[in-house]
Amino acid sequence: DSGNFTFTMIKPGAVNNEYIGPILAKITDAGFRIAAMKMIKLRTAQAEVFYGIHKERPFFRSLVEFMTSGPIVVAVLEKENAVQSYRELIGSTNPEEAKSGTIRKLFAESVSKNAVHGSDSVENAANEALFFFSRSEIFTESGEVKLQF
Ligand code: DAT
Ligand code: MG
Repeated sequence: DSGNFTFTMIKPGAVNNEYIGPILAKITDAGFRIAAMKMIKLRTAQAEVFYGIHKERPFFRSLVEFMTSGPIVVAVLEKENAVQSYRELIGSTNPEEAKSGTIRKLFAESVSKNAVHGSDSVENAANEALFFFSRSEIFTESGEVKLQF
Protein backbone atom coordinates (compact mmCIF):
# COMPACT_ATOMS: atom_id res chain seq x y z
CA ASP A 1 0.00 0.00 0.00
CA SER A 2 1.57 3.27 -1.11
CA GLY A 3 -0.61 5.37 1.21
CA ASN A 4 -2.73 8.47 0.77
CA PHE A 5 -0.99 10.57 3.40
CA THR A 6 2.48 11.71 4.29
CA PHE A 7 3.93 13.92 6.99
CA THR A 8 6.21 16.91 6.44
CA MET A 9 8.08 19.52 8.43
CA ILE A 10 9.34 22.85 7.09
CA LYS A 11 12.58 23.09 9.05
CA PRO A 12 13.98 26.10 10.98
CA GLY A 13 16.31 27.43 8.25
CA ALA A 14 13.51 27.51 5.67
CA VAL A 15 11.06 29.13 8.10
CA ASN A 16 13.69 31.71 9.04
CA ASN A 17 14.34 32.50 5.36
CA GLU A 18 10.59 33.15 4.79
CA TYR A 19 10.25 30.08 2.56
CA ILE A 20 7.03 28.78 4.15
CA GLY A 21 4.88 30.31 1.40
CA PRO A 22 7.04 29.23 -1.56
CA ILE A 23 7.37 25.69 -0.17
CA LEU A 24 3.62 25.35 0.44
CA ALA A 25 3.05 26.58 -3.13
CA LYS A 26 5.35 23.83 -4.48
CA ILE A 27 3.43 21.29 -2.38
CA THR A 28 -0.04 22.34 -3.51
CA ASP A 29 1.09 22.85 -7.14
CA ALA A 30 2.22 19.20 -7.06
CA GLY A 31 -1.32 18.14 -6.20
CA PHE A 32 -1.10 17.59 -2.45
CA ARG A 33 -3.95 18.66 -0.19
CA ILE A 34 -3.02 20.09 3.19
CA ALA A 35 -4.98 17.91 5.64
CA ALA A 36 -3.42 19.33 8.82
CA MET A 37 -0.93 22.09 9.58
CA LYS A 38 0.52 24.12 12.46
CA MET A 39 3.59 26.16 13.43
CA ILE A 40 5.38 24.96 16.56
CA LYS A 41 8.80 24.90 18.21
CA LEU A 42 10.19 21.46 19.00
CA ARG A 43 11.47 20.81 22.49
CA THR A 44 14.78 18.93 22.75
CA ALA A 45 13.11 15.78 24.09
CA GLN A 46 10.60 15.77 21.22
CA ALA A 47 13.33 16.16 18.60
CA GLU A 48 15.33 13.34 20.22
CA VAL A 49 12.30 11.02 20.02
CA PHE A 50 11.33 12.05 16.50
CA TYR A 51 14.87 11.45 15.20
CA GLY A 52 15.55 8.54 17.59
CA ILE A 53 16.46 6.22 14.70
CA HIS A 54 19.52 8.43 14.11
CA LYS A 55 20.74 8.62 17.73
CA GLU A 56 23.99 6.73 17.06
CA ARG A 57 24.83 8.85 14.01
CA PRO A 58 27.65 11.44 14.35
CA PHE A 59 25.29 14.27 13.33
CA PHE A 60 22.57 13.44 15.90
CA ARG A 61 23.38 16.22 18.44
CA SER A 62 23.69 18.90 15.78
CA LEU A 63 20.48 17.63 14.12
CA VAL A 64 18.56 17.97 17.42
CA GLU A 65 20.10 21.40 18.04
CA PHE A 66 19.16 22.60 14.57
CA MET A 67 15.62 21.23 14.71
CA THR A 68 15.03 23.00 18.07
CA SER A 69 16.68 26.27 16.99
CA GLY A 70 13.47 27.96 15.84
CA PRO A 71 9.88 27.44 14.80
CA ILE A 72 8.91 24.79 12.26
CA VAL A 73 5.74 24.03 10.30
CA VAL A 74 4.35 20.52 10.64
CA ALA A 75 1.74 19.25 8.20
CA VAL A 76 -0.09 16.19 6.95
CA LEU A 77 -0.35 16.00 3.16
CA GLU A 78 -2.94 14.01 1.23
CA LYS A 79 -2.43 12.59 -2.26
CA GLU A 80 -2.47 9.23 -3.96
CA ASN A 81 0.88 7.49 -3.39
CA ALA A 82 1.72 10.40 -1.06
CA VAL A 83 4.85 9.04 0.64
CA GLN A 84 6.76 8.19 -2.52
CA SER A 85 5.40 11.15 -4.47
CA TYR A 86 6.48 13.59 -1.74
CA ARG A 87 9.97 12.08 -1.41
CA GLU A 88 10.35 12.70 -5.15
CA LEU A 89 9.14 16.29 -4.78
CA ILE A 90 11.59 17.08 -1.95
CA GLY A 91 14.64 15.46 -3.58
CA SER A 92 17.76 13.89 -2.11
CA THR A 93 18.79 14.46 1.53
CA ASN A 94 21.87 16.32 0.28
CA PRO A 95 20.67 19.31 -1.79
CA GLU A 96 23.80 19.09 -3.96
CA GLU A 97 22.48 15.70 -5.15
CA ALA A 98 18.83 16.78 -5.43
CA LYS A 99 17.28 17.09 -8.89
CA SER A 100 16.52 20.55 -10.23
CA GLY A 101 13.06 21.78 -9.32
CA THR A 102 12.90 19.77 -6.10
CA ILE A 103 12.15 21.56 -2.82
CA ARG A 104 15.58 20.77 -1.38
CA LYS A 105 17.38 21.90 -4.53
CA LEU A 106 15.47 25.18 -4.40
CA PHE A 107 15.39 25.91 -0.67
CA ALA A 108 17.97 23.83 1.26
CA GLU A 109 21.17 25.42 2.56
CA SER A 110 23.11 22.18 3.19
CA VAL A 111 22.66 18.48 3.98
CA SER A 112 22.03 19.35 7.63
CA LYS A 113 19.84 22.40 6.91
CA ASN A 114 17.84 20.77 4.15
CA ALA A 115 14.58 22.76 4.30
CA VAL A 116 12.04 19.97 4.76
CA HIS A 117 11.32 16.54 6.19
CA GLY A 118 9.28 13.89 4.39
CA SER A 119 8.24 10.52 5.79
CA ASP A 120 10.11 7.57 4.25
CA SER A 121 7.37 4.90 4.62
CA VAL A 122 3.61 4.63 5.01
CA GLU A 123 4.06 3.28 8.55
CA ASN A 124 6.35 6.18 9.52
CA ALA A 125 3.95 8.67 7.92
CA ALA A 126 1.18 7.51 10.26
CA ASN A 127 3.44 7.47 13.30
CA GLU A 128 4.88 10.91 12.53
CA ALA A 129 1.50 12.51 11.78
CA LEU A 130 0.09 11.17 15.05
CA PHE A 131 3.20 12.37 16.92
CA PHE A 132 2.03 15.96 16.25
CA PHE A 133 -1.71 15.79 15.54
CA SER A 134 -4.70 14.09 17.06
CA ARG A 135 -6.97 12.31 14.61
CA SER A 136 -9.58 15.05 15.04
CA GLU A 137 -7.05 17.64 13.76
CA ILE A 138 -6.47 15.82 10.45
CA PHE A 139 -9.05 16.71 7.81
CA THR A 140 -9.39 14.32 4.90
CA GLU A 141 -10.69 15.24 1.46
CA SER A 142 -14.14 13.92 2.28
CA GLY A 143 -14.24 16.17 5.33
CA GLU A 144 -14.12 13.24 7.69
CA VAL A 145 -11.97 13.79 10.72
CA LYS A 146 -11.13 10.11 10.95
CA LEU A 147 -7.70 9.24 9.61
CA GLN A 148 -7.17 5.89 7.95
CA PHE A 149 -3.68 5.13 6.71
P1 DAT B 1 15.94 12.38 5.06
O1 DAT B 1 15.60 13.64 5.81
O2 DAT B 1 16.19 12.63 3.59
O3 DAT B 1 14.96 11.26 5.29
P2 DAT B 1 17.75 10.96 6.84
O4 DAT B 1 16.53 10.33 7.42
O5 DAT B 1 18.86 10.07 6.40
O6 DAT B 1 17.38 11.90 5.60
O7 DAT B 1 18.38 11.99 7.89
C1 DAT B 1 17.53 12.80 8.68
C2 DAT B 1 18.13 14.18 8.74
O8 DAT B 1 19.40 14.14 9.38
C3 DAT B 1 18.40 14.82 7.39
O9 DAT B 1 17.25 15.41 6.82
C4 DAT B 1 19.45 15.83 7.72
C5 DAT B 1 20.28 15.11 8.77
N1 DAT B 1 21.40 14.41 8.14
C6 DAT B 1 21.35 13.24 7.44
N2 DAT B 1 22.56 12.89 6.97
C7 DAT B 1 23.41 13.87 7.40
C8 DAT B 1 24.80 14.12 7.25
N3 DAT B 1 25.59 13.27 6.56
N4 DAT B 1 25.32 15.22 7.82
C9 DAT B 1 24.55 16.07 8.52
N5 DAT B 1 23.22 15.92 8.71
C10 DAT B 1 22.67 14.83 8.15
MG1 MG C 1 14.50 10.20 6.97
